[in-house]
Amino acid sequence: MENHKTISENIRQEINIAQNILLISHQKPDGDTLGSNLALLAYLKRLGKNVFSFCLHPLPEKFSFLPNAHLISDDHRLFTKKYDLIITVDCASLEYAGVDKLMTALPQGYKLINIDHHITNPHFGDMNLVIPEASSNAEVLYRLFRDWQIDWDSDIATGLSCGMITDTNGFTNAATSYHCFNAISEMTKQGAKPHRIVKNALTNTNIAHLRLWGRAMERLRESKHHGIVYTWFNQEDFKECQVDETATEGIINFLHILKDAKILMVLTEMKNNVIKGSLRTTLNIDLTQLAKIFGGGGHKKAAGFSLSGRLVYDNNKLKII
Ligand SMILES: [Mn+2]
Repeated sequence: MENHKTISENIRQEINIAQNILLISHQKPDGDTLGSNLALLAYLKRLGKNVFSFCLHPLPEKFSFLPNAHLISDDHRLFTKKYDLIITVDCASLEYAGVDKLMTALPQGYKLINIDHHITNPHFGDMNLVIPEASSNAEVLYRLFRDWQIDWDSDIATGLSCGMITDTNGFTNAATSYHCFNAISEMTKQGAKPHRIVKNALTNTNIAHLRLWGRAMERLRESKHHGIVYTWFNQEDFKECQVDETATEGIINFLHILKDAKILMVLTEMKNNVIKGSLRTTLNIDLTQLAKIFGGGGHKKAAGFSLSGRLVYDNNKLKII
């Protein structure tokens, strides 16, 4: 903890002397990386800094309720400007964030600060505040702001609450700790509206999505030997249900209602011969070990990986060809 306090103080000093700052969220953004980015943006703007926010992919519609959501940009030209400071939020690595190649275009002379909560984070920054036991990146940022004794406002409180609520799947996963509730309690006092965030960010599905989910539900299989319950989506499903791959989001968390599954796995056949795997557990199993076998990573209880190939179900067996 002492160590975190020292890093907090060092980050504060770097921010004090910086004027031009770029904030980076990870690609295929979720409520944590976006909420964290916008909370930090709100704070830094108030300090009078010149701040830019980048994410490789556009902000999903369901997060447009976040204050200053329109300021998140996917413009690659942001990487040709000169910055004093670059801060990544919720980025397990620069590759995972989708910015490793873009960053090679940046003029030298910036400091890189890495704020995150992924256990696999290799500490790629000049300064690294990585707290794997935190429920979310937003909770790490909450602790940082608390250390700095900032004046809270409802924009900051809303961004941080969005991160904590979405990364804990509405306070239902094992990362939901006393610290998380403590932070949410304070953020609610400072103007966040948890019910609005839940409504916008967690209950944002439609009939076409549920029809797609229905296909995956029907296909649920159990590998008793490994304790894995799994299902999959293929490209025909997306075509026939007239939705894209983002419609699969949320199904793996929904499957937590299964009582006896040790590990949940959803495989999604993406375009261009890529298969995306998502893994979840509520037990004391380290899924990063399993994800690593397939070149992936993530958190102990929520991990993922990518493989190349196509999914084929034949003769009662799911195969990757
Ligand atoms: Mn996160």
